[in-house]
Amino acid sequence: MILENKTIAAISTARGKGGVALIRISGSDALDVAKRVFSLKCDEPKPRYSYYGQILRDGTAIDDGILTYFKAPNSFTGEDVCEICCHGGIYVTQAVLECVLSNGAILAGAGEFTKRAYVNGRLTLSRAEAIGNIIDAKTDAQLMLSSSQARGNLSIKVEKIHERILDLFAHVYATIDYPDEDIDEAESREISSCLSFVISELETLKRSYRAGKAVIQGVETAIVGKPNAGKSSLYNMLLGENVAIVTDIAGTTRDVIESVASLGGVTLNLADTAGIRQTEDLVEKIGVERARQKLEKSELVLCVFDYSKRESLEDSLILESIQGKSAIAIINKTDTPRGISTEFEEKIKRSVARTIYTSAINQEGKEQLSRAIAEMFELGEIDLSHDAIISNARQLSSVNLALEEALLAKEALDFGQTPDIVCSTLENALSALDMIDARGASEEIVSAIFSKFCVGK
Ligand SMILES: Nc1nc2c(ncn2[C@@H]2O[C@H](COP(=O)(O)OP(=O)(O)OP(=O)(O)O)[C@@H](O)[C@H]2O)c(=O)[nH]1
Ligand SMILES: [Mg+2]
Repeated sequence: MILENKTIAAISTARGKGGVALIRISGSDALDVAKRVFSLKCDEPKPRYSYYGQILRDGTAIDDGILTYFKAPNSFTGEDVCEICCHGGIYVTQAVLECVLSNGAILAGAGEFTKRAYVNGRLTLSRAEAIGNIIDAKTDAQLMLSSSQARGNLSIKVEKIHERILDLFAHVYATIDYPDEDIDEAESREISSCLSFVISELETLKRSYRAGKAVIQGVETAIVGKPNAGKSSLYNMLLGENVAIVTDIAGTTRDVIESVASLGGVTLNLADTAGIRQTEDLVEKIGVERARQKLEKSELVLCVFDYSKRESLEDSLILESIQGKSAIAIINKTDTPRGISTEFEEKIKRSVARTIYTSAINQEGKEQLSRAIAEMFELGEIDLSHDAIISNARQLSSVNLALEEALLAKEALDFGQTPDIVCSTLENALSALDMIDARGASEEIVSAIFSKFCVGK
């Protein structure tokens, strides 16, 4: 991988007014550049020490601040790094950055510091991706999982599986060198049990994707139902704030309203929609059409029924329209006397895998719904802070490929194929698995991943 060896710099704190801001400089000239813009009282700063001083523009102080020096390879990027903290005004921070840039550094691209950390072997790819996810986290579960991946819990697991495949490889390869000697039974049992272990570890990683994706990427979720069932009230209850308008007029919601909610650890990209019914009102008609489209596209549907009212034709049609979809039925307004027939209630329970009772007006039922959603996305048993969990399509495709090859190796062994065939499938499994932390990934793939980061990271 070719790395341009230029010294780069960028503002690493968020744009905007704050107490302090941080300008990061990385590369072999980092210290020289820093010394040109920062008046130090000593000749040579010590690595990992911070120094108070003035930031100079053409010899004139424009601010005072703190310089911290990290010597290669003991820095975030693995290169020499200097970090200058100045006061956190928008203008002053930009002025300090410009001083740094006019004294020998070039502006860093998006994610370039993290990319250099990866290229210099300071971070594996899944750890680097996880750092991006920590920055993007909007929920506690996202933070827990990203932080666990950033600490290396996924990379460590991948490394362990990698080692087991290498062991296997060595065992099987040995039999190629001595083709006349049969593999003895103990050896064969050892190979077979080691391979079963690898397969089961890969299967566990594969299963973790459902939960990992639900936490990190989120689940497209629509709240649907007939007018006045309490969809917007439920939406507000799940978000914990009054985002959507609630009135007793049927047909209140027209637009699709979207927010992020975290329920049972699952990140719901949650949409409130117009009540579905036949209508001649032009605006409501458009709203109903949008509600139907949202229902179609959603990965999860929360289908709301009104406990206080006898079911209508619309309820039956909506129940039909969610058949085959991943859905939870919500029977709302349980604080009121029953109006819904027990027959229809039973029909709902038969048609949908899970039914939850709520009273949005009394804020009841959120816990039960959270548990149902956590179960649905297999988060119940998972420890987000410690387990190895995959969470993006790239990681999943590596695990799938590695698993396929490991299963082929098992088949080859079981059917007494020659050791070289077993070895070649194991080799394929190894290269597929290695893609998770992108050992040997192309520059194109790596650049695409880091370009999603912000400048300064
Ligand atoms: N008693 C009771 N009333 C509720 C409950 N949930 C909602 N309501 C009332 O039912 C009415 C309709 O609520 P909304 O949340 O606007 O219903 P909606 O399904 O969004 O309605 P549309 O947007 O018109 O489709 C309002 O008067 C709410 O206060 C509940 O759990 N119990
Ligand atoms: Mg509404």
